[in-house]
Amino acid sequence: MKAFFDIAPPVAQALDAGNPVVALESTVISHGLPWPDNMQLALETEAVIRAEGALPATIAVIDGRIRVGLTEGNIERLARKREPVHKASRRDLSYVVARGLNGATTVAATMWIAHRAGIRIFSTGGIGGVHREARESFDISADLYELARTPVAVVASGVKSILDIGATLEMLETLGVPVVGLGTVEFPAFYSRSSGHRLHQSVKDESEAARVIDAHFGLGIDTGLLIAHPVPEADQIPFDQMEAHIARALQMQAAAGIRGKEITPFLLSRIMELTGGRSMQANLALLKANARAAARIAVKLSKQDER
Ligand code: PSU
Ligand code: MN
Repeated sequence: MKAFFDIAPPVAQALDAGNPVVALESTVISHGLPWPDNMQLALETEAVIRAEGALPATIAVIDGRIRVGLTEGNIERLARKREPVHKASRRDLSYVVARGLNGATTVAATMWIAHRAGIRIFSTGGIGGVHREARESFDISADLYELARTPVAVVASGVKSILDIGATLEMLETLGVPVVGLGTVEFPAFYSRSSGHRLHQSVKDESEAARVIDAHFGLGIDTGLLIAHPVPEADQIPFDQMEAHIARALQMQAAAGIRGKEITPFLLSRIMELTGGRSMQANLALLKANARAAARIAVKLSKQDER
């Protein structure tokens, strides 16, 4: 299996030495954000992680090779979108690798790769989940099933706001995935700090989060964990305002007949227009805040390992 993997030498060394490493996904770069903001965000996120004393490992498939730790040149290829970049979830990896294609990995695929590389912490913006019309469309993200079977802790500001939050939380409960609020007792709604959904588990800071994660892995529970970390106060958009924009974007999606994995990129662009760019500002802020929190957790975890 390792024959398909290229682990960047600094990442491999850090993992061997038990030093903190944080995985990052790449779908947000290629499909979630426009050029050149995506490039800047990817580099800034890596810098945030380094500043906390951890090493970033952005994950993608480049020319059919699974890469853990990208070069700036790799990131630029994903960000510029001059050549085809597949949105690669777990089910797409074999095809993208076999054909020598480029794949930007979703939360599911990034978790799977991170785990095989020996990385336990992964930072992102929002995970996929249960879509609002899932009763008709059956559109439920593979991210939820990955959390059910891959032991990696994912720091995210909830699920994408365009989803059914309540149904997603029910599904995570069914799948046995812990959802732990970091500095919150409410499940965050991506652009907004609150969603109206109360959590059963919450911790006040990164060191408490690290203890829960350590217990989870120490017990040998083989699911992932979702560490729910709200968007910074100054960058949030109130829930009711967002709901109106989302409803409008969903109407436009239905009218345009957009389906399947094209839905998320389409809705995110419409929401960007409808909020006059504020959604993007919130998105960038939460991505960096989550990277910082994940790095701090990774540092605490590696200190716990030393004991
Ligand atoms: N949240 C965002 N932007 C994104 C994604 C999530 O705000 O681009 C991506 C993540 O990579 C996530 C994926 O894993 O969308 C889920 O896609 P789907 O619902 O098709 O499984
Ligand atoms: Mn989907």
